[in-house]
Amino acid sequence: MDFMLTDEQKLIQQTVREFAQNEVAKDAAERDRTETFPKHHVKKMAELGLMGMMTPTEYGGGGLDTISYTLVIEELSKVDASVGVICSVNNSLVCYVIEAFGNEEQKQKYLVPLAKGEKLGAFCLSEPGSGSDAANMKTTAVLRDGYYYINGTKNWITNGKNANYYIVTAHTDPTGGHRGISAFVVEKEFPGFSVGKKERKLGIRSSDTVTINFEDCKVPAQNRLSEEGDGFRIAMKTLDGGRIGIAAQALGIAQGSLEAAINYSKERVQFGKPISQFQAIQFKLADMETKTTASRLLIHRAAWKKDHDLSFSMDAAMAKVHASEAAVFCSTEAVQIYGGYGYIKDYPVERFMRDSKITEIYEGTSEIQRIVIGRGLLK
Ligand code: COS
Repeated sequence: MDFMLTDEQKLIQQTVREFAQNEVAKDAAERDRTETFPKHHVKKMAELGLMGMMTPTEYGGGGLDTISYTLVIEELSKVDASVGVICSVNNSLVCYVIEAFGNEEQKQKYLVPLAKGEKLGAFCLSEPGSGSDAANMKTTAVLRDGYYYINGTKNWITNGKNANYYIVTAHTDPTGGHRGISAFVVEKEFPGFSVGKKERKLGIRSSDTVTINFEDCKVPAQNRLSEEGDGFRIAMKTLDGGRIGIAAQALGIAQGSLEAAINYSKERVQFGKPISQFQAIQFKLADMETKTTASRLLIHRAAWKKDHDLSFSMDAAMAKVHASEAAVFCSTEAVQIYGGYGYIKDYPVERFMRDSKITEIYEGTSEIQRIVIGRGLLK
């Protein structure tokens, strides 16, 4: 067993840390306030090779391992979880799908520009009436004369307004349950595709979250991924990897909260000494560090298993449930340590607290993660 990062992993971590601390952190609070999508940071992430970092180099990606990916998402999310999720979705939920389930033509046409960061991707699974019960989607895709006509509404779509290409799931056989679902690559310009309402959110406000409407959206039959009926399996496999990314995002929030709280507690003087010298504060910091470190170990183990082609659904679920709850805990404790200053927008911890909550909800709620873990134990 080896707990050390490789030299390459350390270099990637250091490079992204510098980018995050020197550039992303600067306008994070303002983008949060104005709900502004960070186009300039996405461009820079593309230049750094972060938008398709696990995609093989022959398809324009970085060819990195999953542990490196988690290091990148952690560093980004330490200063801005919105930037973290934009990067995570493009990598885990879009590039991965096409790499794993696309044919050569689809890879050349869609994966290469996505992995290079020339185009941005989004993943459309949830609907107004189906979130945790993903198989219960209502969107349909009917094949006619070489085209699928997609009808339905998808919501909570991260990157939805700014993306170019969308992974979309729909029933090709509405009587077939989860085995009647298929997956497609849809371009924003396809007729019948439209971006709907932009959500106003508690946190991750500089990432865009929208509804997408499909009205007889005309998709060439060759844009179907894999076989008809494979869509639910594709979505589930994709979410297994996505959950490692969201766990890393949560870890970044937890770590950012911890570092902010340590620094503040050393500066803040009450009753004649820095509050870090009070055991009440030290115990909080100790619990934050313990939960953060445990999350990191779970995340790196899930990533390691993925890279070694071992089954990792349960590991990803454990990593996500633990890290997201650690993020909520650590950011809330950081606000408590800051006291009144934690409750105002002059310091980042109130943003961390707002950003943390979504990690317990998207890409599978904590309850869904516990279902995955429980079923895994009992099968
Ligand atoms: N990898 C591959 N296949 C999987 C899988 C996985 N991780 N999990 C389930 N499947 C397959 C099963 O093997 C089964 O296939 P067959 O019936 O063909 O053998 C099929 O999918 C259905 O599985 P299951 O019966 O477990 O499905 P359920 O409807 O009970 O749902 C949960 C299972 C709850 C785990 C799933 O619906 C889920 O993850 N929901 C949350 C969705 C989510 O994360 N939404 C967020 C959207 S992204 S923001």
